[in-house]
Amino acid sequence: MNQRIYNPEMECMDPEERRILQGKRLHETVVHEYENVPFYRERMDARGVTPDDIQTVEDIEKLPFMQKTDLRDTFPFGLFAVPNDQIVRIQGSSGTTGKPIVSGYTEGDIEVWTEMVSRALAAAGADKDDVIQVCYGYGLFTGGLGAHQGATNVGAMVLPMSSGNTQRQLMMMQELGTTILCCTPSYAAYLGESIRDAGLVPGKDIKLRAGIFGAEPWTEEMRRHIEESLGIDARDIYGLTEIAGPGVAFECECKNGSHVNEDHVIAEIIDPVTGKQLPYGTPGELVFTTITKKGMPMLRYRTHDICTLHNEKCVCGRTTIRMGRITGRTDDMIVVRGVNVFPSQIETVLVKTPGASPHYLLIVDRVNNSDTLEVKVEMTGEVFRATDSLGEMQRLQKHIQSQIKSVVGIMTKVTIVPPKTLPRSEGKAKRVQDNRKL
Ligand code: DLL
Repeated sequence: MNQRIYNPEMECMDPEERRILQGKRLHETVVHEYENVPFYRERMDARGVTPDDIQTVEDIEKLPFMQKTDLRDTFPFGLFAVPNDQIVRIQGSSGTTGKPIVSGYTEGDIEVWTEMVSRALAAAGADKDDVIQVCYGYGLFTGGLGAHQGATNVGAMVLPMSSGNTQRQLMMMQELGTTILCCTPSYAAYLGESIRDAGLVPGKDIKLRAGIFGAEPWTEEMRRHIEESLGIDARDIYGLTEIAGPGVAFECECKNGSHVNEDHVIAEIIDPVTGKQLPYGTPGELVFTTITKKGMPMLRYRTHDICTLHNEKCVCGRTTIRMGRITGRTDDMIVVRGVNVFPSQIETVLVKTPGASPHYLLIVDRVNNSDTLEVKVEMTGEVFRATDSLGEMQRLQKHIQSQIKSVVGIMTKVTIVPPKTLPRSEGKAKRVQDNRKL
């Protein structure tokens, strides 16, 4: 395996030198945005800030934030900073409600994005000898084409499978000897389950050795589960449509956070309520500024993702800051009886519980003006077959309930369901069903 640093000059740059480079690129981006995007110029004017006020990374705090609603309000072209004839690609968010979120890329923007993904793949050792199976969806979603571009760029043989049709995915994986898998972690877990059900043996029938998983939150326990079931090295990759797509940050072999591609973006952590910057090591909302993007630059874009940034040196040799796992979102967080609950907290409990599988569904409801949270959890096949008495089932439910209570702080109703009865996702898993909003 040829794990390597794709661009040592940028990835291992002296941090002070990088800060100067970031300041210069930030200034250029602000000038470009001010001159070409009336929406943003008005924002800056209203704040009394001019491009000349932004010369260093420290000046970034003078800039206003951008939000998802700004993209919706200016849909589709309002935030483009170049004429439409210079835009060569449109990608979009995986779709929530209302208008979609679209981003426009110039040829240069695609090159930058491709390099960011290449860095992630190279860190996992991908090269021309690999067969990379991309099962992220192809289309407006950035996962498929993003991973595809990076995989092509490192010279691998690319299998553009897109999402879905698990039997065909497995057949191709076997026949073509796939070595690296790119998909969501929940789909990786499902593939692991399907491989076992098909009686295939990882390492013998399946040649997978690494996986680059992202697009949704996952945990260390989930990583272990996937690594064991597929017999691979599982790496995290982070990104969002508004900034580039996958590759904004990625894990190296140390698996101690994802290295942010700081020569292309500036990351900040802010207090989601006050909007003030928080120091390294403190969890808060992640905010990104693009400093090389030309088509649709984003300045201080609030991601709503909650995580922590770390600037301690990484032994891999990269000098870029690392972001910890996304522990939740300021917006998809569920508040149950006044308590903030993150699906990842519940997942951590489930994957640690013998007999429980990582397939679960949280159902939030309101009964007699009081919130209820039901956790539907699948048992593994072995335990389900062995658990024939009602008493045994109740004991497991009680156990999970008390573990969740100790982590999350609230009582939940835990319902054990038979294996493979909860809906499977081929893209992002839908973990929460909030009936209160209906
Ligand atoms: O999910 C881009 C992507 C594709 C990343 C493939 C990685 C792999 P969006 O559809 O715009 O873009 O969704 C972005 O997904 O703000 C996070 O909340 C979540 N997300 C993305 N990667 C991770 C990750 C793509 N590694 C939103 N861990 C982001 C946790 C992630 N959450």
